[in-house]
Parts: sequence; C-alpha cells; structure tokens
Amino acid sequence: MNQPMRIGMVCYPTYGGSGVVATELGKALADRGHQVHFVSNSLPARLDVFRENLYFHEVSMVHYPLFEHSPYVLALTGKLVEVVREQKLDLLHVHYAIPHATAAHLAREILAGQGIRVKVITTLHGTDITLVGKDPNYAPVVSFAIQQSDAVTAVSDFLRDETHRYFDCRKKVITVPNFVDLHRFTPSVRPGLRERFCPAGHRLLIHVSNFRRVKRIDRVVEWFHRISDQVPSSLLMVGDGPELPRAEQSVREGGLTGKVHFIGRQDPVESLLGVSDLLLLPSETESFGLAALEAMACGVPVMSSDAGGLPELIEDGRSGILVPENGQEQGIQKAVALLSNAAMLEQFRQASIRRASDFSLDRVLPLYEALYRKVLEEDNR
Ligand code: GMT
Repeated sequence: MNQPMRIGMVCYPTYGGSGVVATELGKALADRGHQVHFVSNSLPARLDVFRENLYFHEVSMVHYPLFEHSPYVLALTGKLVEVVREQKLDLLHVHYAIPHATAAHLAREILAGQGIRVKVITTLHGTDITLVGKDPNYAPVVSFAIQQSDAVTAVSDFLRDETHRYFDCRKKVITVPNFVDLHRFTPSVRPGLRERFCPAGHRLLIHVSNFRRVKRIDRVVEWFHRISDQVPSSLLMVGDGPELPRAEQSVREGGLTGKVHFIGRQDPVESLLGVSDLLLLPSETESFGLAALEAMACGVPVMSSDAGGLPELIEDGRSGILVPENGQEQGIQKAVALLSNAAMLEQFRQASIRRASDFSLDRVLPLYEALYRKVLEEDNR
C-alpha cells in the first residue's frame, strides 16, 4: 500500500483553466487519501465544498504606502515557507509558471537553509509559455524557474514542444493532459432548460470562456452570424472578461439581439452544455482547451480553430470541426452541414463522448500520482 503524500497545490483562484485543473486534481487526490493544502490569494472557485484531507491557506498581501504594487511573489513565497514547514509537506505542485514556479523555487531554497526538504513540480498551462512567458521581461525568469523545478509537465504535446523550442529548456517536459470528471460532465438534459434560450426548431450553440483577447470573441459572434443565416440558431455566451463589452456591441450591430444570450459566469456549466448542440472555440491559441473537453464529455461537438493543442483532442470530421486560419468559409459550411443533419450530429455527439473518455480523471490522476512518487524517490536534483 502506497503511503499518502502531503501536497501543496498552488494556483490562481479565479475562473481559468489552470485553477480548475489544480482544484479538481486536488479534490481527487484528497479523495484518494492524500493530504492536499491549497495556497492561493483567495479560495479557488471550485473549492466550494468541505472535504476531508483538503485545506486552504490564504496568501495575505502586505500593503505599504511605498509600494505602488504589493509584491505578490514575496507574500506567496513567505506563505509557502510557512505551510511547508508547519504542515510537513512533501512537495509543492504549482500551476501556471508565472510567478508560482519562481516563488516555489525561492521557498525551497529558504527551507533548505533550515534543513527542510521539499520538491517542486511545475505544470505549464498555456499563456504562461505561449504569451506572457515569452515577454522579454519575464522570459529569463520563467526559463530559470522551469529549469529549477524537480519536474515539469505541460498539458499538451504542443505546449511541451513550444516550451522546448522557446526556452532552451534542458529539463525534460512531460505531457500530462487536461482531464474531465465523467461523473459530473455527462450527456444529460435538464428538462425545460433549452427552451429558455432557444425556440423549438433552433439549434443551440454555446461559447464558454474568460472573454480574453486570445479567445477571439469577435470571431465567435462572426461564426454564429454566418451559421445562423443558414440554420435557425441561438447562441449562449457563458463567462465574463475584458472582451465582453465589444462582443455585446457586435451582437447589437449585427442585429443578433434576441438570438444571443449573455449569461455571465456560470458554475456549474454542465447543465448548459447538456442542452447545447455545438461549442464554438475560435481561440488564437489554446494549449489544450479544457472548455472543449468538458463540452465533449457532455456530448457536445466542438468547432474550433486548428491551433495549439486542440488537434490533440478534437478529431476533425469525427468529433468536431477544426478550422484552419485560411479555411473560415469551409469551416462555416461544415458547421451548417452538421447542424442541418440530425443523424450526423448524433454521430458527432457519440464520437465526442468517446473521445472525452480518453481524458477521464480516472486515467490522468494516476499519471500525476506516479510523477509525485518518482520525484520524491529521486534524492538529488
Ligand atoms: O490563458 C488562459 O486562457 C487561461 C489558462 C489558465 O491557465 O487559466 O488556460 C490555459 O490552461 C487550460 C488548462 O490547462 C488549458 O485548457 C487552456 O487551453 C489554456 N489556455 C490557453 O492556452 C489560451
């Protein structure tokens, strides 16, 4: 029988893929008997229920008139030192490199000076490498922090390869994909819900994101506009973020008011996915596309850009439609054909459910557990 581990989980608490992955992973590890300590600046969004073995430690910021911006890295580092020491943690698993990997490295060095050992595992999620991490101001720090981690994982082969390509990273980055809880994300229809958003005979399309520029919200509206000209449809816009006002404006200007419903952040989203026919995800890049995976588990095929790690999840022409940058028109026509053909849509739904099962929590959790044990068994970095 393997010993339970004492794990520190560091993540952003807000809505966003990395926080969701960290929280779901932590909850599942706690269910398996490990002791999991979340360290974040507020309670992570999905850490909403009491569970045995699950703890939360809040990073408190120090404000002082001299600081224009309070130094979060230092506050987090100090908290990690305290939590590792007091809770006797075996390892820190940090999600999103900036600045978590740096803080974890610092904490480990401080603790080493006190004779306390702790291992650091960094999971790269996406924009920490593809966008923000490449900023010349951050790149040397990200590169160093990755190098110093005892193990580094990326959520897709695409992200793994990008990391090696951009960061001259001598550390072997291991792919551990995003996962979905198939008990929660199921193809079940909540009676009466669909009718609240779309009239009988309409197809219901859906977009779920944090409405940041990388999600290309303008293209969500454009795709929907083109599709709904040919197939009677409605669109559910789930989430909130900086691009929301622009999206509302293009819906107004496009004469789509009444067909498009902005319903803000919704948790849980599975009941909304359960009554939808197609998820639109035209992101500029997407290292994995957790929103796509959750939709597929609910039996919703995905129309997405052919970018980043999305082709590692979505099988074009089988469980979804991958739209290359220069193939917008063909993509729209494929979506129209799919939504007009009930038998084909059903085949895509079934293929999506099958594909999502390749990324079930039950399959992915043991990969993380095995990695933790391997790192703990390695004596020297
Ligand atoms: O950058 C974001 O969109 C948020 C980011 C996060 O870390 O919160 O999402 C990334 O991580 C998710 C979970 O691993 C991935 O499924 C998303 O594809 C990824 N987003 C991007 O690459 C844009």
